[in-house]
Amino acid sequence: MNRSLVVAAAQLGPIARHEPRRAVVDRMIVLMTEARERGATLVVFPELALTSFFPRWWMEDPAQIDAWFERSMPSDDTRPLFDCAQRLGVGFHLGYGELTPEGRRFNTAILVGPDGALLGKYRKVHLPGHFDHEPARPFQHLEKRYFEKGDLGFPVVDAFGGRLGICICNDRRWPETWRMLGLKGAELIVLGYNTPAHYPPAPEHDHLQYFHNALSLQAGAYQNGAWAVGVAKAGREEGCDLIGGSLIVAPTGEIVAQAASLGDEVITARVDLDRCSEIRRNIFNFRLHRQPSEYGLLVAED
Ligand code: CDV
Repeated sequence: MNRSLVVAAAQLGPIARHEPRRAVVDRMIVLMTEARERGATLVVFPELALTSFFPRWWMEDPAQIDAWFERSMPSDDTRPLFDCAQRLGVGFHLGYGELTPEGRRFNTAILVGPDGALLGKYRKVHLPGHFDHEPARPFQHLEKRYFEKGDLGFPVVDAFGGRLGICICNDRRWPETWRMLGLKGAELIVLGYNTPAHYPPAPEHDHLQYFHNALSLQAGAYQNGAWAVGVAKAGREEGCDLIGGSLIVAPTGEIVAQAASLGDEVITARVDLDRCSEIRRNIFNFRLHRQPSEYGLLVAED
């Protein structure tokens, strides 16, 4: 059985604070259409893809906060994206702020099949940033305030002829994320990110922001023998520079496609899922070489 597919990373340039979701969805439809023309059957969009990266703003009014979240998916605004995907016969990954009927807020990503069916959902586990207003920063990073830690673990989904895993932005820096997905047999791991070029707590690392992004994806893919697709929201968004450089990484850790701009851009790669075994049957043969009896500290509480 041929287990290869063309995957697209659909990078989004900046989204203005007051840009309506419908206008963003129109941009996404353009990217999805181009991806399909280039042969893609799976299109990956960024983290919190429908709005500006709102955790950069301190807000107190619950109604103002809730306005950044989706109460249903699809919604009236996102329905055209689902319709377009079905018309084109492509699946997609979408990150958005989720407001549950119980009033809980999560940083969420879903995987949607070419028939419009919801195949899987993930809620971000590693929430970076801070809880309180820190006015000394040039911009806030209030994910800890606006989101709860995800409560779905690290799910995998059998779809597109293989096994897919999802994580979101900061999750990619944690080897535990990749290993959880790798242990579950994920062959293609998709993720979106919003990564500022300036990191206020350690500005001496600003010049390394892109390096750390690629390093995390390349190491995570290689050490688990999986393909990885990382998709940026990029460019100068409301005065905050976000790194771009969306990338597709092979199980060998090699970058096979990379975005060149800080705007809306599609990159594609043919992903042969059978190539995962080059790594998994050899250097990272988990069954043969892992030594879990020595790893207890990894899951001990502080
Ligand atoms: N959206 C994110 O999770 N951003 C973080 C930044 C704040 C470091 C990241 O890991 O890229």
